[in-house]
Amino acid sequence: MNKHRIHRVAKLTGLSKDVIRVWERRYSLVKPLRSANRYREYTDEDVSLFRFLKEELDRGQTIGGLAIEGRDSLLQRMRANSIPKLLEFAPHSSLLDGLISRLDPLDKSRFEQQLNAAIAVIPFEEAVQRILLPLQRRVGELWHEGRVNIAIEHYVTKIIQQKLFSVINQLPANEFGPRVLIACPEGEYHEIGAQAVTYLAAARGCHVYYLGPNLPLADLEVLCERVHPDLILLSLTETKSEEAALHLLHNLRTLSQRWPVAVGGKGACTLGPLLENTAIDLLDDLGTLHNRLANLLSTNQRAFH
Ligand code: B12
Repeated sequence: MNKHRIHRVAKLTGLSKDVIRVWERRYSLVKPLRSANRYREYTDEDVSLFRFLKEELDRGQTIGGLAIEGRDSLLQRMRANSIPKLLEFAPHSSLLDGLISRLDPLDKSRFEQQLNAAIAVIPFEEAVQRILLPLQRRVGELWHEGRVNIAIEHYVTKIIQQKLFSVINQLPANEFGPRVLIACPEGEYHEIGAQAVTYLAAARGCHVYYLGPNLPLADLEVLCERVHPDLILLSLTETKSEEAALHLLHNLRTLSQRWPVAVGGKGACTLGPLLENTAIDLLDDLGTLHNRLANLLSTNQRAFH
């Protein structure tokens, strides 16, 4: 974490040193630490907050109004405004061909070396989209076609899951972020979509509860009473029969009467027309997920208390 003296903060933000001092005295939105020789020292976050305050003033807000809103809420809004856009990345086909060729016969060391080396050199979000999700699709398809055995599929699936969760576990826990429950409803066992969504939501500052595959919605409802989620995200990969789709819809409607519910994944897209005139949101791609999360982060009430 960098420390900045007041003259540098003035340069970085375009605010005068006097304004910075007056805001500190009157509004306490930014309280710098003091160095051994009593110079004010500001963090990177303080600098970002000053910039955000300046933008808000340019949009017509008053400093008094912003001070009443309070530092925590302002920081939350600032982070939501700056959450990175979700970019769409194409699969890394040549790498995937190489990895698949290590599976039959299995060459564990080379497979893992090649995978680890490729993931290490690009941002993790890109690695998820270009490598991990396409790898899951490729290996799953090979199993469905009877070309790899289920033990190999399980081995690769577990590696993909470990990579996702080891990064999720390293993210700073945002206890005051919006609470998002993520699961696959009963009968849905394909869980990588839900896990990828877990990573994306956690990386953007949500407080995520990942509940895994095959979760009966009645049990999810019980947990909701305890957690009071700001959003429930359900992943559906399989296309349902008409009867199963209607049954699921009935349960989703019940859930959405009390809690905000959104569904995504290929199976959810096929429910499309059934979701019209319901309170259930369809997030049909990662771009709509991004917008939903940005919205949620910007209106997060938990930060105010
Ligand atoms: C991998 C896979 C498996 C793996 C699952 C590993 C696991 N633990 O998750 C294995 C090999 C175990 C498997 C098993 C089965 N599978 Co399978 N499987 C697949 C495969 C190849 C990929 C699915 C997947 O994981 N995709 C990875 C995700 C990340 O990609 P995606 O689905 O495109 O998701 C994207 C978006 O939709 C979004 N997204 C996903 N969820 C959400 C949620 C939200 C909120 C948002 C915003 C976005 C979002 O994220 C992704 C971003 O790119 C598909 C075929 C295919 N190519 O799609 C078949 C497929 C889904 N499987 C199928 C079936 C039938 C099965 C089995 C029932 C087979 C059987 N007879 O046993 C079993 C059931 C599962 C079980 N009991 O374990 C069928 C489903 C048919 C249908 N009715 O729709 C498919 C379509 C294959 C086929 N062509 O027939 N499968």
